[in-house]
Amino acid sequence: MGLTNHSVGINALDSALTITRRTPEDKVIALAGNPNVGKSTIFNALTGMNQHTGNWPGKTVSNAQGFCQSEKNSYVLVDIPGTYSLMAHSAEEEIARNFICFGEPDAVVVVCDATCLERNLNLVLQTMEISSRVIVCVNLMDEAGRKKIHLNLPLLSRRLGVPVVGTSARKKSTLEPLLHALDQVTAPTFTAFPAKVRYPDCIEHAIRMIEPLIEEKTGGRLNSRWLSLRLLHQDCSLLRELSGHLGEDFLRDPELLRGITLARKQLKREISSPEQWNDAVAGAIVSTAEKLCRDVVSYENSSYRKLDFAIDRLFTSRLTGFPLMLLLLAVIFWITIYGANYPSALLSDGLFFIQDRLTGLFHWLHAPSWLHGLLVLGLYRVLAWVVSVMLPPMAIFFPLFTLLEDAGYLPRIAYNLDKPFQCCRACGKQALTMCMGFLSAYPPYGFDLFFSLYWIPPTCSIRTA
Ligand SMILES: Nc1nc2c(ncn2[C@@H]2O[C@H](COP(=O)(O)OP(=O)(O)OP(=O)(O)O)[C@@H](O)[C@H]2O)c(=O)[nH]1
Ligand SMILES: [Mg+2]
Repeated sequence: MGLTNHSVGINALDSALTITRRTPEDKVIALAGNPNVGKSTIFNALTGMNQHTGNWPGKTVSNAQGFCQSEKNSYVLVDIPGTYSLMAHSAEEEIARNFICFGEPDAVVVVCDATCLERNLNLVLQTMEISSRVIVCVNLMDEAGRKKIHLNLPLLSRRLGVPVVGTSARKKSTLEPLLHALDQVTAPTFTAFPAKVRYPDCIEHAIRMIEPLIEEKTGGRLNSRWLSLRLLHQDCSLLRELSGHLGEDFLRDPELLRGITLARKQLKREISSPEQWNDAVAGAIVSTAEKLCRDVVSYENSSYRKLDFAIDRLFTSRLTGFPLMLLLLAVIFWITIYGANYPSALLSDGLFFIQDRLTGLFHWLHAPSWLHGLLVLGLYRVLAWVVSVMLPPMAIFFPLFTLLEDAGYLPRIAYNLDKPFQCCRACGKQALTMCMGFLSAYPPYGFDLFFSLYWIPPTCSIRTA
């Protein structure tokens, strides 16, 4: 499913935050994490539902709910869209951020990719700034094992100050420890002391100036340190959500406004532009993640990372990334367009041979010509055309794209195309639908109707028009 007005429009947030509990005792758990780390796979395995999964980022674009049961509790799991940070930049990221920040879940499970843990810890650290009821679920442990990456999860748990479990979501049995951890974290007696990010001194000083005031004004409804940090930086979309959550009057409170203005004035002496602010905040989070990860991750095969980086550079650098991508896509289109001619011809020969026999049968039965026209020349003939023209290219194109997906090349295409797509207010993740659009514009296959009706998400067609 793509982005639609319903999933990201003005009404999206309300529906995204409406949680349906089966019993009042049900605990609400948010499944957060970077894109493509296996959140929906975990969600499906635990709830028995069928959320869309696949090997490219950005499949889940709005919240989905499902129920699961542990030894002690029943849970409402909420599968939220993947996000790299809580400083949202896109509509899906806003949905994820809003649920973590304002959805008041009983606990947040941050799903991480075991093969690139350090990058995933950025979101873990940001989530721990909001809630202390956090579980870090290091997924794709089987992939890490295959790549000979060793992870010391007990050490990571001690350093983060929250429970950490390792899972391979495709094997349901590995999810048992996650349910135990959920029982532990949602227990009323649970206490945790999550690791904190230490920001540059000027930011820490500004936070200290307004934190007590914010604590008093919010009555502890939101984490005051996190909220102070966000209020010091004028994040318009978050401010909008805040006034919806805490009430319009909160942001208009004169005492609060005075405090924030004073703190911002002090801060401006050292951090004068939004870019400097972003660098300072993101830099502190990244270096904390780096320190936390030290000794936790070790590589048996030290050349593995070098090879991985070399492949990434080859497929995503400006010099080689675009020519390789264009070449590969051209080969795929060539195979699809020309390769489909042969099975198409075979199919149409076979199906029209049957049409001739059916016509013979209708003549032999002395059937009225209108009946022959309706059933054979109308119904059967249209069906035969559609099948012989559409089936072969689809049967070639989709398996080829599945191969690219499994090899992990689709996210690289998305990365390469992100900047150019942003020029027309789209994003690189729409590469797959763009390729389908290209095929749809190829007249002999008459894909237009089929894809425009069933495959191209409405927002893509609007944005690229
Ligand atoms: N080998 C392996 N593959 C996994 C595991 N968990 C998930 N996958 C695969 O990883 C891919 C991404 O999984 P999803 O569940 O769609 O990821 P997601 O985090 O929901 O992705 P977005 O919704 O795009 O953010 C799929 O191809 C899954 O089959 C795992 O533990 N091991
Ligand atoms: Mg998903």
